[in-house]
Amino acid sequence: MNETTNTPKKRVLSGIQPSGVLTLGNYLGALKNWKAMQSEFDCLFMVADLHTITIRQEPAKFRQQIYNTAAMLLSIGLDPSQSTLFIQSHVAAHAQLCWILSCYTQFGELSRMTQFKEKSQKHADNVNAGLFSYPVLMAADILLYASDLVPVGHDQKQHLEISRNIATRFNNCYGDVLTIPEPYIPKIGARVMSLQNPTKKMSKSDENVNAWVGIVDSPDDILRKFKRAVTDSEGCIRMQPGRDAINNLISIYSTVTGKSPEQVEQQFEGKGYGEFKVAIAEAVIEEFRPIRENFEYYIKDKKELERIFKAGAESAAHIANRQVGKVMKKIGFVL
Ligand code: ATP
Ligand code: LTN
Repeated sequence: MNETTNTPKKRVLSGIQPSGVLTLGNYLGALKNWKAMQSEFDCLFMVADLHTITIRQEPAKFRQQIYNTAAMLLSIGLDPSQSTLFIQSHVAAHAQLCWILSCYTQFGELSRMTQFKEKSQKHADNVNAGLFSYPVLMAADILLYASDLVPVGHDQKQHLEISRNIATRFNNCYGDVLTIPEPYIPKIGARVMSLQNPTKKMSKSDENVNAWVGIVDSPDDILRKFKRAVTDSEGCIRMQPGRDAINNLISIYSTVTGKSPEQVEQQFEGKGYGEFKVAIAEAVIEEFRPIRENFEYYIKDKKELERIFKAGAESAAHIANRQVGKVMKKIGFVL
């Protein structure tokens, strides 16, 4: 219950893939908001491991990345006594509802997904059915928990839209069964761009390590990567259409420090890019310092991580299994 309004808390669900080292993009676009939302909402946050095998993974590395991502959720300050934290594959209902919903999803709408187009080009040797139906699994994740709000970065907007369409289509057949989710996308920070190519989003799967900043990167690496960030030849620190590199750096500094872009412009009036880059690096290093220390603590005890995430999966499964039962009953399955 929300104690001030005395109404039930809204339900929030989000997920993050264990597909590599978590970046500043993941942090500003998603994780930072998750932490901010956990006291106000009824939150479930998961490690989306089933999504990650749409791209081929090396088993030992994949397993380690799952532990790392779980440890990172705790390190950024998600509290298992407040939010339900779990690993997607530990709740079988995700795969179950995914199959059911795939029969309510059109081939045409999946073909229009930009992420599918991009990833099938990038991994042309493995354009598997899972990569194509990725958004259906994501819809299942969301609809299983009757989620009201889904905090994600801008790149996931289209997937949220398809989840809403699938839910609406299902409800048109069977009545008011599924909750239509709303995306929750931050105004600044939802699209952190690559430090090497500011027309591309910062992505942990970018082979160029200078393109992204990892949450657990060392302070030296963070400083070096910002110093190498591409800029332009204008020489002034001002947000303007078309100045992708500078707009990106201002957005990063603004989101990390909580200052508005105008305040950032004022602060660096007449100053050079070099000084600005060092200031951004220092702010990011300070933001990540406690997270990095927490991470070193949580990653040491895998048994404890397993215990926390298994307990989370049990609570999640309780909600999810009831929802699958409800959906199956509406369709006409014999239960
Ligand atoms: P990959 O590079 O493997 O595709 P990713 O980092 O893009 O991975 P996820 O781990 O699935 O993707 O993303 C987790 C969350 O982080 C999502 O909410 C996503 O929108 C957000 N996110 C990812 N990259 C950025 C970015 N550059 N800017 C803002 N948010 C981002
Ligand atoms: N596809 C998402 C990760 C994800 C997710 C979810 C996000 C999987 N399931 C459910 C929100 C809700 C991504 O960020 N790439």
